[in-house]
Amino acid sequence: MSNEIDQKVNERTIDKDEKQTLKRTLEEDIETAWDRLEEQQPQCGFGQLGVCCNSCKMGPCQVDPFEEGPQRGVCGADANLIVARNLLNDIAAGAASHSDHGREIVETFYETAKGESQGYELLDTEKLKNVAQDVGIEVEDRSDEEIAKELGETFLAEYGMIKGGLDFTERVPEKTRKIWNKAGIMPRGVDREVVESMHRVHMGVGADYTNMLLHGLRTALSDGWGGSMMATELSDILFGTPEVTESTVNLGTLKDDMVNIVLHGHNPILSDVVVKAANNEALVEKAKEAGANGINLVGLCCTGNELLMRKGVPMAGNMLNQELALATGAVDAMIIDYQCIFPSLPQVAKCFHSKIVSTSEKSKVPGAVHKEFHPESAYDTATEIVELAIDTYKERNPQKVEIPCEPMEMVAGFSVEAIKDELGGTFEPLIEAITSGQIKGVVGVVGCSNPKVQHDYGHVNLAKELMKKDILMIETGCAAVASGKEGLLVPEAAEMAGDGLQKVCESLNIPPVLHMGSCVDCSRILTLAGELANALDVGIDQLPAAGAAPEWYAQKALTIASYFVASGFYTVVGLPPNTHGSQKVTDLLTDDLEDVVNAKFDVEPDPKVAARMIERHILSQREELGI
Ligand code: BF8
Repeated sequence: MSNEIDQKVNERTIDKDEKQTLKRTLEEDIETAWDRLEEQQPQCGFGQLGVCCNSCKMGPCQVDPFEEGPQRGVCGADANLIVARNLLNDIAAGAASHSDHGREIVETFYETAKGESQGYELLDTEKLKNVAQDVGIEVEDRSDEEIAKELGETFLAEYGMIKGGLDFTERVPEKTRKIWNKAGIMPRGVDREVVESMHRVHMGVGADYTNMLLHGLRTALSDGWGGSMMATELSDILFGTPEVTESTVNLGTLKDDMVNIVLHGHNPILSDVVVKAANNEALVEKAKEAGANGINLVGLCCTGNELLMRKGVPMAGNMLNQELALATGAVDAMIIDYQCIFPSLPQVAKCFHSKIVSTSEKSKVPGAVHKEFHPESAYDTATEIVELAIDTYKERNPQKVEIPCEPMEMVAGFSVEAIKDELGGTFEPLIEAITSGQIKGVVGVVGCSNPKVQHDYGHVNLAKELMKKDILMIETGCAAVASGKEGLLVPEAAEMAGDGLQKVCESLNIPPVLHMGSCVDCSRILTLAGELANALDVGIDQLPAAGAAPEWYAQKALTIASYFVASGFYTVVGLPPNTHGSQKVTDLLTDDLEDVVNAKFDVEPDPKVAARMIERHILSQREELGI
């Protein structure tokens, strides 16, 4: 039995620090995503190939991939259309999620500008002016509040815009914009693109798979250069633009002598105020009266990344660590907002004293305590939740607490502005390192954890392989956290890199993997790519650069991969987007798209092979550029 458990643990993760907790879940029957994946086997083959359609109620229909059974659904859709329709649906869901999160940031920003929110201020007024000027707002002789009010109104209008193109497309290199115009994918407001996607997937509308998928690219672009970019930029103005910061990561960030509050989800609006409340002397005193040594805040997923980037709050882990964090028995309250939150969390919490606290009207979870959050009463709600965590701590059973490891050191906070600062105020040294060949190229490694992949295996091995090849990584989301847990987010990790990258890292004292933030912060990768391409007077598609998502699972990650490709990045994903049921769609994604946006997807589960594919692409880009 114990051997069987050990084998399972080793198959499930490469993270040596979480193995003990994973083992505990198996020994004590605490159900996790890995167990549920096992129970789901074999997963539906039609679904995996993308040839199952449940859109309209003449169905559900399935197309037989072996051409023996039905080749069309009741409406007449063939495999190409069904696969494309499912894919467009996923891309639209991903764009909607990021961008609706972005909308809440814009709304809070706007309320703050009008003095109607509680616990927020315009923290980075220099960035406020820069962003305002970027979108053509007058800043001379105006107060910060006046500028912010107009910026808030402009961005709110941007969602359902009625003018030609998104304001931030001004940041897109001219050559890339030409490609979009020619392909008919210049993005408009994300509300419009998502609604149009939903229209196109309705029965009897989109019937041409290429036409459907080009709209998928447009929808993804409206998220990347629209909703997500607005989320990033306004979060920076409200909560501070990230600067390089030291922190720690893994389950060892939980403390057996403190009130542990885990902040999980994606939106920094509530969690930022929770940080303020947890620093309130009266509440710290209350925690001490309850017998703890203080209040320990840690993050999970992208809410965690937001707090890490701006405030150095330690990270308990990435997506697959959410149930494991609870399984340490040390979590008093896990505060959730939305996205990537397992609905099963209250079941795991029930095995201990822990409370799950839901805060979003959009994401209520049965079994959680619901404390609905609104910007105008943010601080009061945050205080209430911290008090609840302190009360819950009193019920903790110290005998049941098992924190498996010591925290790992890491460095984060690499916003575009912070990277520029590290380089001495100009991108010139980075461009010089790239053109001289010291750094061969830059890869955005992004995306999730997925129990179908041994936890962190894809991220860690891709990063290690690429750094050996003198390729610098810029990472976000769960990819960055995986690198952090493995010790790749410290300058010393450059010892594993090739000579050229190692020298650059040493001279700048930076890690070979730069943590750029949450998943909406993939927009930082776009902004950086735009800056580098403009400096070299090329399109983004000509850069010695690529994208990768080795362990992705979420529709959001698919949207990111799609706007990477549409922006011009060759992008390798570790799992297929359930499209293999159509050879034509597969060919379009992995080949024909090159004729449209000069970039394409590839699917490669083995990170070592993926690293070679990326290197090959980067070397050929360099050759084309003559560097
Ligand atoms: O937005 S990387 S598992 S946590 S979807 Fe989710 Fe994927 Fe993690 Fe952040 Ni992004």
